[in-house]
Amino acid sequence: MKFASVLAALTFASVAYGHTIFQKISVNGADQGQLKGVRAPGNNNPIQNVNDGAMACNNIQHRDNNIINVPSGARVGAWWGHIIGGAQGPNDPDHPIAPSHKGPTMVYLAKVDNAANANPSGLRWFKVFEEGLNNGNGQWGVDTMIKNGGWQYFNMPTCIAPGHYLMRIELIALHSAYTQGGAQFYLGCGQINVTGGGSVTPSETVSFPGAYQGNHPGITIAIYQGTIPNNAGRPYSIPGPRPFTCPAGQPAPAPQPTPQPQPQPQPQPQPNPQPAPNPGNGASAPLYGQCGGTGWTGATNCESGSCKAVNDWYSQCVP
Ligand SMILES: [Cu+2]
Repeated sequence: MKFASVLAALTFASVAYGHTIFQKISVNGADQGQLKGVRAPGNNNPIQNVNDGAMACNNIQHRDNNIINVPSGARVGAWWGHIIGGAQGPNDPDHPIAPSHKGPTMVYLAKVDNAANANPSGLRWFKVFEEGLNNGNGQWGVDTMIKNGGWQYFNMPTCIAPGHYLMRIELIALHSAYTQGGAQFYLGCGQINVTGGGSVTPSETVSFPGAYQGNHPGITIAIYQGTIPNNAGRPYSIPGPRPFTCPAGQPAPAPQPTPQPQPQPQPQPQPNPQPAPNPGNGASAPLYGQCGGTGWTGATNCESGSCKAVNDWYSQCVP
C-alpha cells in the first residue's frame, strides 16, 4: 500500500514545469492590473527549504511602487499564472498551475510603515486565510484556485487597524512531499493599504522563515491513495497558525457584492516575438529561466538556448 502510493506520487511528480507565480490583485472584483502593487519572483520555481530567507516574499524581481487600497471586509483576489503574464502559449494545461500540484492555499498579513518599501524580513505575520483539503469532495485549496481561473479569494478582516500591510500569498504543492524537502512553496507579496477597519492588532504572529518545520505533517506527507490525491480520506493539517478572526463586537463585515466570475486574461498579441535586448550584464539565465519582459531586471542572456518572448512580461530561455 505504502509502496503503491509512493509509485503514484513519483508518476505525478514527473510534471516538472507546471509551476506558478502570484502576480495580480483584485479588490471586490476590480482587477488592479498586472504586477501592480505586487512583488513577484523572477521565475516560477518553488522554494523547497522552509528555512530559506525568501520564505517571506520570495526572491523578488518584479516590483513597483503601487499600494493597493483595500477596504476592510473587502473580497480580495490574488491571481496565479503559470508564467508572468499568464499562460505559456495557447491552451496551456499548466496554467494557472499544473493540476497535479495539490495542496493548501493561504494568506498572511504583516503590518508595515510603508508597503512600497518595507523590508519583508523580520516581520510578524498573522494568517487571515487558509484552505486545505475538503475530505468530503477531495478538493484542495489549489483546486479551488484553478476552478476560479487562477484567483485565490479571501475576505479582509473587518477589525484590523487601518494602514499599510504586506500581504503574503502562498500555496504549497504536495505532489512530491512524500519525502522531506519535496513540498513546493509558491509565494509572493502584495503591497496594500487597509482602509476603514477597527483597532485590533492580532497577537498571534509568526516569522518567515521560522513559521514552518520541514517535518510538519502538512509539509512532509504522502497525499496519494493509489492514484487519488485525497490523503487517503484523512484530515489534512495545514501548516502555520489558524487564521485570525475578529473578536465579537468588532465591526461587522460590510455587505459584499455578489462574486462575479472573472474573465481569463487572453494571450497577449505577439507583434514582435524578438528576444529582449541584452544590456550585457554578466549573469546568464538558466534554461527555461526568465530572460526578459517588461519590468525585468535580471539576466537577459541565456546559459544555453536562446531568449524568446512569450508575452510582454515574460521572455524565456528555450532550447
Ligand atoms: Cu511545479
